[in-house]
Amino acid sequence: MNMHPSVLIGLAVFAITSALNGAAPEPAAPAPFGPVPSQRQLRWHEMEFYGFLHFTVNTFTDKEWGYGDESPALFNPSAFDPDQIVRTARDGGMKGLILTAKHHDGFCLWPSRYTDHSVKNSPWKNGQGDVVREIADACRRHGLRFGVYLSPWDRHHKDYGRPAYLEYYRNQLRELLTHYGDIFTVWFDGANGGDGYYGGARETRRIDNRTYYDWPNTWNLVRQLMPMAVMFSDAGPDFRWVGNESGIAGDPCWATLDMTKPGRYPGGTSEGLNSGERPGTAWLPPECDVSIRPGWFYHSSEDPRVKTPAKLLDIYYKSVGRGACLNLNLPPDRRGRIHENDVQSLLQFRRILDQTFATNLARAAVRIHASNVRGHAPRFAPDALLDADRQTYWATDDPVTTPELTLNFDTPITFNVVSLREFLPLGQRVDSFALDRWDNGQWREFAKATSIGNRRLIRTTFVTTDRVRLRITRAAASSAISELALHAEPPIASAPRIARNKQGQVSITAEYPGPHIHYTLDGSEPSPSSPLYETPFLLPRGGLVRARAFIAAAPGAPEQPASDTVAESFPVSKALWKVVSASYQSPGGGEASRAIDDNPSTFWNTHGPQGERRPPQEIIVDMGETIEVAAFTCLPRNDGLAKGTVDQYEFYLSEDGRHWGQPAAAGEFSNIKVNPILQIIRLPAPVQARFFRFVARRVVDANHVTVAEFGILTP
Ligand code: FUL
Repeated sequence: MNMHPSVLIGLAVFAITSALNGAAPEPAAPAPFGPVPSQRQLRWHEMEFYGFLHFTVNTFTDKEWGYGDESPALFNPSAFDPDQIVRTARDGGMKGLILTAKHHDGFCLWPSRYTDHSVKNSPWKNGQGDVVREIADACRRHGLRFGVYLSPWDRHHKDYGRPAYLEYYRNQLRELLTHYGDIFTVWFDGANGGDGYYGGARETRRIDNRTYYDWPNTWNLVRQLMPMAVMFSDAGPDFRWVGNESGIAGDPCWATLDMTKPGRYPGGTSEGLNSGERPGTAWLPPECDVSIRPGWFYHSSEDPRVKTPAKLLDIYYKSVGRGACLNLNLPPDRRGRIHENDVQSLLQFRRILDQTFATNLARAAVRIHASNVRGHAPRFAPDALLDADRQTYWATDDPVTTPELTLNFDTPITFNVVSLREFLPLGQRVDSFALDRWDNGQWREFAKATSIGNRRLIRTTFVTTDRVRLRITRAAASSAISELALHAEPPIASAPRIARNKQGQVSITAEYPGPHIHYTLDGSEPSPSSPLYETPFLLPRGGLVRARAFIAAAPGAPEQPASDTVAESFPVSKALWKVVSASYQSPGGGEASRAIDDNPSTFWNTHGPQGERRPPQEIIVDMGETIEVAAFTCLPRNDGLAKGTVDQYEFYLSEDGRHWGQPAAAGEFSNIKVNPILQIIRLPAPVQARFFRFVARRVVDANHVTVAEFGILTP
C-alpha cells in the first residue's frame, strides 16, 4: 500500500501514543455482513466486462431461434477468423468470451461424439472443423478467459423432454469441460418456447423447469470438472440474470438474492432479479447480457443498427457501474468475423473508457481525512481508497456506520465520474451515500446513490472543486470501502436525432448548432460528400436514414466526423391507414387503431372489460393505396410487461381486402418475451397490396393479444 504523507504523519503520532500507552493490539477486520462471495465469484467480479459470441446455423438462416431441423450443411463461414474475433474482444477491453457451443436449435459447433448434428457434417473445413477449439485456443493466445453456452432447450434432439436427454446433455457438458482447457463459466439459458423439430416429431414439448433438468447434479458435474468455473442461470448458482436483455441493472442493485422465495430456479421467475434482494440469503450478483445489435445472431439487415459508442457507454455505466458484470454480445457474421461496424463502435467505446479511467484525480489530494478509522490502525486507513488495490480498504469501528471522508486538493480539480468499490469479502454493507463538493465556503451535495458492491459509477455533469466529501448516509454495518476514484470523461460528441412526423416529413436535429449534418438513404456510411441536411424532407414510403455530424477545423479545411453515426429506419407512412376490422378490441383504451397510430406506447389489446379474448385474434388494415410490400414489422408492447405479446403469427396481403390466399408470411417471433425488439419479417419476394391482415396465433404470456405497432417496408 502506498501511504499518503498526511496519513503517515498521523500514523506516526498514533504509533508513538500507542507505544506510550502500551501497544494496543491491531484491531481485527470487521465481521462480514450477510452472504459473502466465494473465491470463484470474486474472480468473476474482477472480470467486470466480457463478451458473448452468438454463432450457429441461425447466422446463415437469418433467424434468432432455429427450429432444430436445419441442415448442418448450412453452417459454412467463408473466412472464419478466430484471431480477428478474439482480438476485437481483447481490444474492446473484454476479459473473456462465451461461445454458443450449442444454441436452442441443437447444432453443435464442436464435433461432439454424441450427435451427428454438428460441424462434423458441415462443408466448412470438410467436416474437420471445430469452432469451440479454435475460439478457445485464440482466447488463450490473446489472454482472454473462455466460457461456454450449452442450451438446455434443444429443439433438435429426439429425446428432449425425456430423461434420456439429460444424459446426452451431461455427456456434452463433460466433453466441453474436459477437451478445451480452462473454462471460466458455463452459461445455462432458461429460455424455452416449447415447440421444435425433436427428431422429426415437430411438436410442442413442455417441461417443468424446476424438476426436469435435475440441476443440482449437473452443477455437481461442473464443480467436479471445473471447480473455479462460475455458473449462470436466472437464479445462479454463481451469478444471476438481470431480468432483461437490454444491459441495464436495477438501481439499487444488490449482489444478494432471497433464495427462499418461490421460483428461484433456472427458468423460474424473473421477479427480483433486476435489483436483487437485501439482505438476501445468497451472494448471487447479476450479469447484464445485451447484444451490440438488436438481435443476438448476425443479420445483415442490422448492420446499420449497431449500438453507438454513446449507447454502449450508457450501458456500461448502468451495468458495471451498478456492480454487475457486462456480457456484451458480438455476433460473428457469415464470414466468421466480427463485422466492421461492430468493431468500430466497440473500439471507440473502449477509447473513451480508457481516456476516462486513465487518471484517478483523487490521487492528487494533499489531505485525506476520515471521520473514523477502525482502531486507528494503519491497515484500515483511508489511503487504501487510492491505491487501486481491491485487497486493501478503509474500515471504520463497528458502531460507525455513517462515516465521512474528505479529500482536499491544492488546486481545484474537474471531474464528472466517481467510482466506488466495497471490499466484497465482507459483504455488501452500504445502503446509501452522498457526495459533496466545497463551493464558496460551504458543502453542496452533487450526487447521491444507493448500493455500491463491486463497483458504483456515478456519472454527473462536470464538477470543479478543491474539496470532495463522501458521506455514507445509511449502512447495515460499518464501512469497508476499497476504492474512491474521481475521473473526467473526454468530450463525447452528441449524436444527431432523426424523427419523422405523421405527414412523413423527416427532420434531423443536432444538439447544438455548428456541425454540418450529412445523411444517406441507401444504408451507406454518411461522409462529407453525402447530402447535407438543410430542411425536413419527405419520406412517405419510409426507408433507412443514417446521419452524422461533421466539423471543419477551419473554413475550407476537410470536414471531420463530430459525432457517432445514427440510424433510424421508417416504415411506410401511415397517414392514409385505417383499421377495417378487428376480431376484438378493448373499448377501454385497447382499440385496434392503436396498433397503427405511430405511437409505440399505445397498443391494440384484446383484454376487455369482459375478460381476456384469447388467440387467435386478427386485424385487417386498409393502407389507402396499393404499394409494394417487401416486409412487415411488428412492435410488441414495450411497457415492461409481456402479457399478450404475440410469438406465432400469420400475415396476409390482398389487393381488395376480401381475397387473401395463402399467408405471405407465417412463423415465430423468436425470443420476443425477453428481448421485445421490433420484429422485421421479410417476404420471400415483394407483393403488391393495399390491405394486410395479421393473425395472432399464440402469445407468450397471459391469454389475450397485444400489439403496439404494425409497419410496412417497401423494397
Ligand atoms: C436468450 C436466448 O433465447 C437468446 O437466443 C440468447 O441466447 C440470449 C442470450 O438468451 O434467453
